[in-house]
Amino acid sequence: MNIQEKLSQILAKEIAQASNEEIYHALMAIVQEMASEKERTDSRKKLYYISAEFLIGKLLSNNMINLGIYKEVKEILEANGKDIAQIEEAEPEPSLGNGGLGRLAACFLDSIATLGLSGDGIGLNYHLGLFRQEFENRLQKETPNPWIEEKSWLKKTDVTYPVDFGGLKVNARMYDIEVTGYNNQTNKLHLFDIDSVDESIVGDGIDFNKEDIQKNLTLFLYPDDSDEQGRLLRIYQQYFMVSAGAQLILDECTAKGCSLYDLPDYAVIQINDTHPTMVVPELIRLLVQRGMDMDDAIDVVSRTCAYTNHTILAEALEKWPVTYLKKVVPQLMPIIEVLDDKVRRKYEDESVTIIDRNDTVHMAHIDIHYGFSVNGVAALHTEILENSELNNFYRIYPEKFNNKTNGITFRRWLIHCNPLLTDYIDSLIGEGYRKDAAELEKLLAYREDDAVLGKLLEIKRRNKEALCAYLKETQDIDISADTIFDIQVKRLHEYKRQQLNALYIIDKYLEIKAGKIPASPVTAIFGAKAAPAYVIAKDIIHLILCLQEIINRDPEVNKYLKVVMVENYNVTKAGKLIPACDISEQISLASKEASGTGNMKFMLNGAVTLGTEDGANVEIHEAVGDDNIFVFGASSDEVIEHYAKADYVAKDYYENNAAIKEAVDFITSDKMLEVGQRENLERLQKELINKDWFMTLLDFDSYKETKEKALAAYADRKAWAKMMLVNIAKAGFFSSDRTIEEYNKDIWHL
Ligand code: 26Q
Repeated sequence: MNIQEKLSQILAKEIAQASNEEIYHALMAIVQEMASEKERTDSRKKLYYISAEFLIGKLLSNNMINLGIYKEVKEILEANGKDIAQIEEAEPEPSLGNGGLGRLAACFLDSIATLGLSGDGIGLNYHLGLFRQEFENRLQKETPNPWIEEKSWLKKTDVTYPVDFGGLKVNARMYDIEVTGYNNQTNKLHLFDIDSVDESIVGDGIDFNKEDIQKNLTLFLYPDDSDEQGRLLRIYQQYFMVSAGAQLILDECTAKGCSLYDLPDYAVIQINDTHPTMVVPELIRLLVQRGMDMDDAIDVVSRTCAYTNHTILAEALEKWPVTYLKKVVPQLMPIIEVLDDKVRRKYEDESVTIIDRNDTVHMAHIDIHYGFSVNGVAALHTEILENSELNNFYRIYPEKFNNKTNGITFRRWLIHCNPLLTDYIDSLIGEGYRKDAAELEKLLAYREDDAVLGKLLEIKRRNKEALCAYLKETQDIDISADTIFDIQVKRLHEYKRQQLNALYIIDKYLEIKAGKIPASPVTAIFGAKAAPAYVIAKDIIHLILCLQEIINRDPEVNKYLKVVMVENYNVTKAGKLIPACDISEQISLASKEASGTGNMKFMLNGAVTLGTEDGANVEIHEAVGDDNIFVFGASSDEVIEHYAKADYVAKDYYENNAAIKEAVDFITSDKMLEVGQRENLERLQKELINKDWFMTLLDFDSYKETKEKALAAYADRKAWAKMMLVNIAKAGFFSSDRTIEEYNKDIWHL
């Protein structure tokens, strides 16, 4: 295709005369045409990756990279006085995910297509996404995040399926987004929707009538589930997704001539956490409806479904009261009862039943008994599942358990977000690493090469300058590329311990005020959305925004320390922050972060990790060795023991450690109350002193000590550059291509 000609033809005017938006739409049309011409391997067996979240991010540039036209388009635009970065601005970002689990699903789709595997995604078409975060009076405010425009990546199809909610019958319509692999085939992301959805029912913020299912079903991802209506709506959404998905899967298989008894030879369904678990009883129901015996149907489905666990937090494991399921999906309850009955006949252990004595349905238990594979997402996580969290199941089904350490797609998280580093790596070791990430290790040959080390520092510097300009433009914040960029971006959750980072910042602030001047100036950057109903998480955002206000305007302090909370952190912003990072904060309480994937993105872009021995940090540590990472804090074994013995007392740390006491007291100091809300700050302080369920204070001393070491190490620029180089070189293992190859080899067998 002659792109220049095609572009002018679609625009029907000179490129130079077209608006950014017109060019965006014209490029979208070109990409869609090219993508639809790509071949799809129609192998007999196909993977269905079913997930309530696909955090795909903006698609234009990524698709152009994968189709191999990015550079050419960039040059054509430049020759006509247009900047591709500005064209990207015209594209809205879909927020179809919360965080890690949703972004993982998006990376996986990229890798599945890149490896030429036959596999599609199945999810929901949330019109207003998760929410857009705004800061008002230093508090998080949620507003809708509409992203579907008249011209969009979504293609409406004629495919519809009836979905029955005990009494209320609706129609699911399928929309498709093409997933272009890197120099390879195109797969599809199928997003189901309901024609009657009505965005106008949204009132103040993200409030809407939770009971009007016809109008609200696909408005938002995970509406606030602090009330019963919210929880019910979540079940409506989940069933809508899996019922339509199951019908699609059966349709596609029968079209290929599959007898339903041979379903496992034609389809494998990867269940992304428990959110799509109802696909198990729904498929059984559909097979029985089509004439299969119940026992056969259970057997067929059990050989088709595989489950991925993403969390060990008890509160995130989905459990639904039987009364809820009876209301929303009455046709599934008899099947769930049969499934429970079979388990009870076989095993005496009450802890592995599906319906417990309180009439609550444990979704994960359905997946484990009636799926053929259970995987964790990092080595430590899988080990904890096997040995503690799911040990009762592991003892029954040791053969089902396996580990698949997460990964990230290098197309988005290096080639697109960091073109300077990408070009430089190309010039050193060629482009082979783009398809075989292990080749990045060739960089190790340059470990002692001063010119290479100097160039890595220069690239980092330029990325930091670009971030400075971006933050100035978007939030009117002044920061300097001469400071160390210390970044913590991820969902806000107490176990991730943004509050530990904040306490360190308070401690540093108080030291500077007391005359102790730090050797190297630091800019502490945060980005995080908090769930709308998660009160303490929102208080932590308030704390950080208050610190930003106090510290940045204090001339005694702001020469050495600044704080930035990036508004509405999303995939696009991650792409700007990650290449500019020096120190990657991965400071979760050991044993609580299943894997983390941000840790991998930072490493790949030459940041050095400051982290606990948690999730995939453990494997990053192993890959780079002790000299190229800063590790601190209690081990997961120690933490698990504290929980078992219930012997962690936050107040002891508060009372016996002067630095902790001063920092925690500062939260409600007069200085803070000048800019902050008493209610929020007092609540947070009380929580830290009297509960601190995620043991922030436990690790304060070792965090501070190790962070000081990292900051000091930064001063030796050459030694630091060597650490950067080793981190980049060792990142190959964390490519999602490797992860997907493992899924295929051990679970999918496509
Ligand atoms: C559950 C019940 C009710 C309402 C909401 C939920 C819910 C929603 C989203 C529970 C969990 C999630 C998301 C979890 C998630 O993103 N987990 C992350 O998954 C990543 C990919 O495996 C890991 O790297 C992270 O460690 C893990 O936190």
